[in-house]
Order: sequence, then structure tokens, then C-alpha cells
Amino acid sequence: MPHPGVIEAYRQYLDLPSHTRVVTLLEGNTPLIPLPAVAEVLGGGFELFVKFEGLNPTGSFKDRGMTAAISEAAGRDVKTVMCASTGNTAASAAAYAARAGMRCIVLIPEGKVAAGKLAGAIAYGAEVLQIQGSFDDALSLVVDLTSRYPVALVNSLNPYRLEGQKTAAFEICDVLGSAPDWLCLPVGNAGNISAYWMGFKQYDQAKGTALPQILGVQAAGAAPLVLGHPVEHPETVATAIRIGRPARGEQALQAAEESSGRIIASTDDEILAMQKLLAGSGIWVEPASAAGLAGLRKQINEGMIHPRGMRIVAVCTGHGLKDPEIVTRGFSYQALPADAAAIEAVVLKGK
Ligand code: AN7
Repeated sequence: MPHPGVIEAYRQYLDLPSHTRVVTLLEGNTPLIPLPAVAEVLGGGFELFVKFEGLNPTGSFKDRGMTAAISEAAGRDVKTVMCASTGNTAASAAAYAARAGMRCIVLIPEGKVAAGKLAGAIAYGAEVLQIQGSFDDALSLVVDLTSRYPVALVNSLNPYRLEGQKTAAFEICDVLGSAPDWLCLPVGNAGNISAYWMGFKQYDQAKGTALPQILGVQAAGAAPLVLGHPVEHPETVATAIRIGRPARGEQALQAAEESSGRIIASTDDEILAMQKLLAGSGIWVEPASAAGLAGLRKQINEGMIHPRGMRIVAVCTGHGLKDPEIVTRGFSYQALPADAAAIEAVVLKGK
């Protein structure tokens, strides 16, 4: 049977109301790709996989939660949805709202949304408003406005978002036959780590698939869950997780603790180095998506995780195409003469 999208694939495990009317782009069923070369760089002796969520319909994991949130809203004839976003939620909400025939309004932090995400939200027809503030300011505004207008909030405060997102944990268990020893992933607003933990626990109860330890990784300049207090002015090259007051922070800390895992921070340099290392294995992800593995590398180097004999899954949440400027920054656009000699001199002679 062809993959029917995450709601139909896992309906019996999802707590969605009976009025839900499925709106899907056949999201999910993303590949779990082995990363032997990266595992070697990290010391070797263990199995490493990437759950490449950038291969979802709008290029990020958000589609799993958005099909659920929009389907629930569609079932009660919601006309307008709204979200705050660092970019991926915006593009995903815009696409699913378009498919459902709804209006979509997104608030984004001024000047901090990567080009591919902004373009996506606009292309799918969302009304995109920049605000003179951070993601956290945008989310506060969305919470206020959606409480006063007949508009559905589709950020991960919406519980159906987590119902959809937990399907990624089910897929990992279905492919591996059980949960991995460790799951590492980036943490921003903390919906995804919370959803994975819900999913692993639920599947373990239903099927005895066991539980992973969870390593959540924030960017050092936006690490409220590591610091233990909100960050007023978060800054990081990983703009997707440039979030100072995670809406599901408490739940994320609980997930880390219950799983005997932890939440740590990686610097921008570590994140970009991991983005490059992954690209060397043919997997191009946006910076935030490299944070989980950057954190794993650090934990292994510091002797905090001993991976020998383990099976580890890193969630890469968004595609590299989302943020092209990060990689083209150093590229020279100066054109060469269109003759063989000029090209030979640069890339062939003496190489
Ligand atoms: C690529 O789009 O918050 O911890 O508004 O885009 O569940 O927030 C994005 C978050 C990780 C963090 N990786 O997930 C948004 C937004 C990527 C992301 C995260 C995001 P959460």
C-alpha cells in the first residue's frame, strides 16, 4: 500500500477528535539513512542513522504536526489559521492551509527568517507579517490574537501538532524494530522533543519497543533550557531555533530527565562544522538540523556518551535548501572566461 500520510498510517495511535477531516500532503515515511562515515569521525564502533525530515513535502518535520492541526481545524470549519514562526512552521502552515482552503496568517521575527522558508510561506499564499521583535514576541501576539478572534492557533501549543509529530518516533521503531539507544535532535520551541518522547513511550507500551535516551540540543546563544532561565535576546546562525522562551520547555526538560538523557548547547561553530560534515555524506541540512549531531559529537568527545555498540538516531529536521545563504556566503560569483585554459588553471593543472 502506498504511504497514506501520517494520520492514516498511524490513526489508531493518534488522539485526534472524531470531527477530524484529513488534510494531507502524504508527509512522513521519511528515510532513516545510515551515516557510517560520520560515525567514524565521531570515533566509530557504533551505528548512526539520520532521520531526514527535510524530505517532507515542505522541507521540514513541521508537516507531520501540521497535517494533524489543520485536519482538526478543517473538521470544525475553521476559516483562518495563524502562527508565529522562525520559518518552517510558517511554510508548513501555509501549505496545509492552502490545501484546506483556509486563510493563513504568519508572524515572523524581522530579518531573521531564512530565504527558503519565507519564499515557501509566500508561495503557498500565506499573509506574512514581519514584526519588530523576536519569535517569542510573535508567539505571545498569536496567543493573544487567536484568543480574541475565530482563528485557530497552529503553533505547537496546539496539542494536535504533537499528535502528528510523534509519528516520527513510530516510524523509527518500525524501521529499526525497536527504539534506538539514543535519539538526538535540535530543540527550539521544544514541541518536537516532547512529541518524540510521547511517541516512544506510547509505542513501547503498545509494542514493547523500549525507550531511547534523549539528547536535546539548543544553540549556545539561544539555550534557555540549559541556562535555566529565558533568554531575552537569543542569537544564533541556526535561526530556526533562535528561541528564548520555549513554549514547551517544561515538557522538554521532563522528557530529557525521564529518558535519562539531557539537554545541552552547541556553539554556532560546532553546528556549522557538523552541517559541513553531513554534507560530506550527501545530506544537506539547514544549520539548526545539524545541532543534534553537533551535540552528540561533543558528548562523545567529553566522555559523556560512550557510543560503542550502540544504535543512535539523529533527527535532521529541515532541508539545507531552506537556508541557501549560509552556504553561499563565501562563494565567489566572479565568472571566468569561457575557455578551457582558464578553467584548467583553476581546477585541474597541478591538482
Ligand atoms: C529545522 O518554524 O519553531 O523544538 O517556528 O525549524 O519543536 O520548536 C522551528 C523549529 C528544529 C525546533 N529544527 O523544533 C518554527 C520553529 C528546525 C526547526 C526546530 C525548528 P521545536
